[in-house]
Amino acid sequence: MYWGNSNPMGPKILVTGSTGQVGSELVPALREKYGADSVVAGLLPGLKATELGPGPEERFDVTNRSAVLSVLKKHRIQVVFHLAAILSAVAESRPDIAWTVNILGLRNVLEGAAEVGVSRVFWPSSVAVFGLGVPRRATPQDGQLTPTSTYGITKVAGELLCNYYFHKHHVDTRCIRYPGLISSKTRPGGGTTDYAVEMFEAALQGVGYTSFLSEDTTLPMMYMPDAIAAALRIMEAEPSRIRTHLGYNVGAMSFSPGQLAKSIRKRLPTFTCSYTPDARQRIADNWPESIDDSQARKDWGWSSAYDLSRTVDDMILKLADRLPPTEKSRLGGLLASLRRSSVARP
Ligand code: NAD
Ligand code: AKB
Repeated sequence: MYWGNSNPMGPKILVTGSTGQVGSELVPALREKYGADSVVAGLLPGLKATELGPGPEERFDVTNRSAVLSVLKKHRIQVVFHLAAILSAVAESRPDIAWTVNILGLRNVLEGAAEVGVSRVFWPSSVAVFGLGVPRRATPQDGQLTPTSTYGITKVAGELLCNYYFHKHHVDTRCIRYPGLISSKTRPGGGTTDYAVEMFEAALQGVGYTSFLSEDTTLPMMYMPDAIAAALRIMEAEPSRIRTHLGYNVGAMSFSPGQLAKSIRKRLPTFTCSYTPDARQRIADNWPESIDDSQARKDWGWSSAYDLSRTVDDMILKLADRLPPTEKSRLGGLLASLRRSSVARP
């Protein structure tokens, strides 16, 4: 696997936003693969990295350029996974902060990368880059980028910055447009697709859920193991396989809150869901329903492993592990059968 120049002296990979929904699973995956000491977990001052496991940590704000530069230099970082960001719902209500973190923070990382010779930078874009003027089903890789949310605008600008630093400063930037991510380890951080994880949590606690998106709002979604696999796969690809340094569309599944509720109800028949759309509905209404990811498949071999049914089974198993023993025993029969079917899967 090619990572650029090797540095046998110490940590080489920096992950910003390590305590977030993606970072909290990416850091352990990278540490497992490349060694705990090779991965520096970057986190905001004041936060605890309790579930990241052992390994080096740095507390800094990505909007502080000298702090970013000093971490890159101190650890002789060669590869950055830059995850620190403000997500769509929060960005819409706090556009100044979103702009500062999402754009200035990214620019600080890219400037620092160019200055110290970081060989490769991963930056997650989002399906939020799309808005008006594109087909909402199977939205194409090269579709027009006219987002209608602050977050989407920061993602388009970020893709352009990544492309610019590749061409002008030879920083090998790699971007993927994640769909909404579902995961059990860390709660999502203020996005429009957060309803999905919230719905699972309510169902496992045995309570009803009120979705802030309407029953039939279909969006592209992905389970976290696929999201981590996509990040590793694009970063490990030979440079010749990367045909764009803007964002690659990556897809896995599409569903609406109503379809997710139905799928959960198949396993937990007493679960109820109602629908009271709020301001986040307006953001979702201009996002794609599904994504054409054929270019990522062709260029660097992307493929997803989790469809809706497999995701629901696995989420229930993972979230049930956190329930107190009495609650868990209430689900005993279901969990045993989900475990059997997960073992039987190819
Ligand atoms: P998150 O909100 O869960 O985590 C973001 C992290 O950034 C947090 O740990 C936070 O402490 C950190 N952070 C915020 N401001 C910072 C600052 N100024 N300096 C340093 N750290 C700061 O986000 P996530 O879901 O893990 O998303 C990671 C990346 O993936 C983001 O770029 C996001 O836009 C993108 N993405 C996520 C999703 C999703 O559904 N989660 C979908 C598409 C794209
Ligand atoms: C959000 O809802 O903001 C994210 C995303 C799709 O980028 N989940």
